[in-house]
Amino acid sequence: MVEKHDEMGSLFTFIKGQVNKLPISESKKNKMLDQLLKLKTMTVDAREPRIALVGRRGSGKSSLINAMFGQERQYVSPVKSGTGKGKWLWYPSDSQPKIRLLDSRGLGESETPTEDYEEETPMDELIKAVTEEQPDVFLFLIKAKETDSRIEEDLQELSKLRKIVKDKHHYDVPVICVITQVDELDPPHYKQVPFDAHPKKKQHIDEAIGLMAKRFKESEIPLLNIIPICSYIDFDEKGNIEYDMRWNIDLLSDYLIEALPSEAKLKTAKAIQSQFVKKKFARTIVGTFTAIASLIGAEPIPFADFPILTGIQGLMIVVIGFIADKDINTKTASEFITALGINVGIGLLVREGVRAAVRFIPGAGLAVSGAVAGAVTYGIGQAAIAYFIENKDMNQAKEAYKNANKQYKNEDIDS
Ligand SMILES: Nc1nc2c(ncn2[C@@H]2O[C@H](COP(=O)(O)OP(=O)(O)OP(=O)(O)O)[C@@H](O)[C@H]2O)c(=O)[nH]1
Ligand SMILES: [Mg+2]
Repeated sequence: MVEKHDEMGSLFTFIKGQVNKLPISESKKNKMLDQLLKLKTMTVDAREPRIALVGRRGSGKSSLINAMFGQERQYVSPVKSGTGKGKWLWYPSDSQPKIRLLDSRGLGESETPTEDYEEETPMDELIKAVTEEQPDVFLFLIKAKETDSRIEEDLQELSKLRKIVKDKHHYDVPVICVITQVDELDPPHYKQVPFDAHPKKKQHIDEAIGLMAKRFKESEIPLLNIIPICSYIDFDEKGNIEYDMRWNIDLLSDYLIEALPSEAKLKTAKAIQSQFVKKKFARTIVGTFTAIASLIGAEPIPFADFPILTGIQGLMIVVIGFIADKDINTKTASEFITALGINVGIGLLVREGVRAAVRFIPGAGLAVSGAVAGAVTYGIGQAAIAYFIENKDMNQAKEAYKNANKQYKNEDIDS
């Protein structure tokens, strides 16, 4: 893990150094450096996410984490009755620290801990935990069949925790409300995914969402979203999936990544066990790289932009490999570009040729070369997604490159 970061770090340092050397105005340079800084936050500065789970006993916190991040039931709540509530821990384990989790069972269940030496209430412990370490997001879990139960107190405490984080860390923690176990809603015999395909079931899901929206509004807690889910999954003795009733886990994972601060997104996407979610996040990454590439390509600085563009494309591939949880370094990244058959020398000639040609059309030169740099970068990005995330072969990756390249030129994709 450390090496990959060094890899990203050294590529980034190289790119930045090259940009600094460009013979262009300070203002243009600063615009590029601004964009690069955004990229740095997402990649070089990437850290593990800190996810705070709020929900009563049995609301499905452990199951949700397993459904999103693990292929088997690795995470059983460390909390038996009454001890060690509300402490940060590493998921899946201290030796594999992928996700920082706060399992804050016991909000609203304000009975005192059973361990006699422990004077603190669960809330005291939670306050301590969020004071010491700022949560990036709160996931508030409630069972679908309990959306009408007494939860005012839980919401009050959630509100209090948010306020503490705001005062202490100056951070407005986003909240996502997760309605769990929707399979249990009436009619209970209907256990098919997607659950909202059944009109009656859909109606009950919608009612639960409406109710939670109202309750959050009454407690004046800003909500990012309310997602109904099912995280039920069963394994046989060999660890193979026997039943998979997971529903909306991808959707929730997607919102989770969106809710996280920039520096916590990448490692979350890497940890999430869903090709769909990885792909979606990788696409936004490609968009960012493409935008920077076209910004740099748009400068009429023949040849000087070439190492920068190559560096950007290399970093992009390393980052996509990271999301796919594969071991990619600068060397394998450049081998990938070569294998795609993008002949670097010819590519350069084409670009300079284009530049020379458009010199006759006043004002058009900048846009064309920026578009070429954008199209190539976009194409390489899509090819890397196909190859590393979708596990397609090199021919399919080449196809993805060609299609994306064409698509970029036709549709004027940016951001
Ligand atoms: N039917 C159904 N059962 C579920 C679902 N998700 C979890 N369960 C079951 O609900 C029970 C509680 O789930 P957990 O994930 O352990 O809940 P928890 O919030 O971690 O509970 P504590 O750690 O005790 O606070 C388990 O028996 C799960 O198998 C679901 O989507 N549908
Ligand atoms: Mg648990």
